[in-house]
Amino acid sequence: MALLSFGRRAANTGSRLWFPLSRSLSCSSSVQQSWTDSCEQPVELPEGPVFSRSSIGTFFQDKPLLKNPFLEDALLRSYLRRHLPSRDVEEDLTKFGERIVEEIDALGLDCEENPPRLKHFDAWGRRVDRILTCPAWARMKEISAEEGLVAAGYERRYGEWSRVYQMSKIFLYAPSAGLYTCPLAMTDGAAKVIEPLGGASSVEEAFQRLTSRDPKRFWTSGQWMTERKGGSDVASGTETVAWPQDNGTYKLQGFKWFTSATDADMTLTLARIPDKDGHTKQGSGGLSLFYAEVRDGQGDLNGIEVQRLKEKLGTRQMPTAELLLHGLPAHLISVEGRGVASIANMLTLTRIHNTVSAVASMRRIIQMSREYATKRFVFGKFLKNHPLHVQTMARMEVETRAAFLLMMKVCHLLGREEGGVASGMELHLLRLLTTVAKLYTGKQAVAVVSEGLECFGGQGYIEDTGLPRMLRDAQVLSIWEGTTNILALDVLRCISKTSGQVLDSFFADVKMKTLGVAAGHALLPAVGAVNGALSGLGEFMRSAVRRPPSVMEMAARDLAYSLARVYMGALLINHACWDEASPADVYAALRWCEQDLCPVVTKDARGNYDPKTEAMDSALVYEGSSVET
Ligand code: UCC
Repeated sequence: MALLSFGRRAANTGSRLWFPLSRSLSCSSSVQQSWTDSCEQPVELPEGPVFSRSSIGTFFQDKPLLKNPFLEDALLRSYLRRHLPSRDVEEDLTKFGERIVEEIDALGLDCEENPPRLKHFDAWGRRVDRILTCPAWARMKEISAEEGLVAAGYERRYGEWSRVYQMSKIFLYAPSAGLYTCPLAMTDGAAKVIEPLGGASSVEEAFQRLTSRDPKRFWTSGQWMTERKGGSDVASGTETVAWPQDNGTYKLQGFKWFTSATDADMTLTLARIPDKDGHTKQGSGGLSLFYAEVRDGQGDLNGIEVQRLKEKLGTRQMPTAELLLHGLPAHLISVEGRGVASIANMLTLTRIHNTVSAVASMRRIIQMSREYATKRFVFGKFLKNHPLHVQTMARMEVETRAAFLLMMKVCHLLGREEGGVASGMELHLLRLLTTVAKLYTGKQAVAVVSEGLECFGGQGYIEDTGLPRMLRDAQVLSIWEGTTNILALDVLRCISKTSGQVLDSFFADVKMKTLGVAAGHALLPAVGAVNGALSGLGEFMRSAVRRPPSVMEMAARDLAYSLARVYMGALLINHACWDEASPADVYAALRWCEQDLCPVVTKDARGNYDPKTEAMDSALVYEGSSVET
């Protein structure tokens, strides 16, 4: 038996000796030799690595590496090869992917580690309300301008595919961006609202700045909609009043309860214009849309007090504030009383961005999980060789592919609308699918990212791996910009507003997408599933007209999910029919279409929307509660 000093394994001996920990801690390293002499006799340890305060064993798990997210994304690349085969685009995205690995990802981490702070007072007691953000956040703004992350959508260099190009960049950027995608979403939305107002308007300069590639000129915008009475029920919840001024502008008085990326340069917001007696009209018809610059020429807030910054589950990288408006100068940019309809374009854009961020988070967690699976050796083999583990990742991949194709479809429709080439049917699809995509991918992102964390075992729960942040940030995607139920009701709204035309377009497009599958093709089971779901959906909608109105409200979420799953199925089939599709494309379509594509029909058959169900649901939820229902 050989003696070890300080519990280290004796060189070249292979001997394995150790001392009781309490004793080893009580001995000073400056007396190494005497320690071994004076301490108790070491105990003998079994073969294997040796541990002490100076040696923690020899095994360290290699961490998963972020590789160029563009080069690693087979579906994004094949989608672009099919629809936007441009060498410039490919080169730009490859270069941007490199920049994400080399520079942006670390900045994103910096933003997480250095969240914004609010400085209410200066050293002399003056109220300053300064929102202090870290240098990495400022750098994200410069990068966003340099890369044209908003500008690309308005330069329209690739015609109807310009939005696909722009959103491909946002898609790569989002998981590394430290939530800078949030101000970009609102900036894009504001530009979309302002663009049609034209060059003569008071906001032309703002449009130029929002869409600039020059970091010195580039502005971001906020979107201040939420007040204390309601983030969803904007029509009843908005109390802010816009007082007319002699020069034709307004001053806003009110309280905005939830303003994201509050360090923005400008904002769009809703307020009520009082009549000559000082009374305001309530409801949606009393709301108008305003443009306001957040700071004055000296950089001080313009009639705004920052009440406090929000403490959030995620999105901590970004300042979210409660704002008291006490005389914020503003310009009316909608017809009076048409505020909600006018801000709808902004909602369309932010909801599309939300979808892009959701799909991006799924893609990123899969990229990291599959990379890790090549490095993590357990139970005698790498994770990538454990069929059950790979099956789990394959299921995540199917979700992500379906979500990706829906996201790209909406981006393309937006590009066609902006290029003036969209048909009536496509405009209907854009209206319907924007909502459907946002609500469905928001939920998918939480599920897929959560599953993804599990792929790392306990490490997925460890903060400084950077992984838990992804789940926290995914959770917001189903909440802001319209919760799942609010958006499900929006699906009903657009069906009813268009007298069902959005659904006619949906049915026609799904049928068209599945037409090209020849007899005997491997995809036929998927086509059968989509067609079966489509006819069930048609039946349900026809029967719904004859049933009480409450049926549709109860069915709204399941209906929206059905629309999403059927459409995603059709898109997967369509992509898998392409000449250059891979076997994995076919497999993904088949797997997707195995699930219940039309839950609204299944649930209806089980009586989920029967009139008595509402009372039963309530009795179930409140059983044992002291609250009277
Ligand atoms: O602001 C927030 C956080 C900001 C952070 C953003 C970051 C995004 C980042 C993503 C990536 C990282 S959160 C605040 C979010 N709040 C909402 O999203 C509001 C949710 N509530 C709704 O969506 C409601 O459905 C409302 C507010 C739109 C409902 O309002 P009304 O007034 O009750 O609705 P009406 O009366 O039905 O609609 C008024 C008009 C109608 O047009 P007309 O009068 O011509 O028939 C509607 O058709 O607005 C039209 N409209 C729409 N048009 C309503 N919704 C839409 C729509 N989605 N698209 C087109």
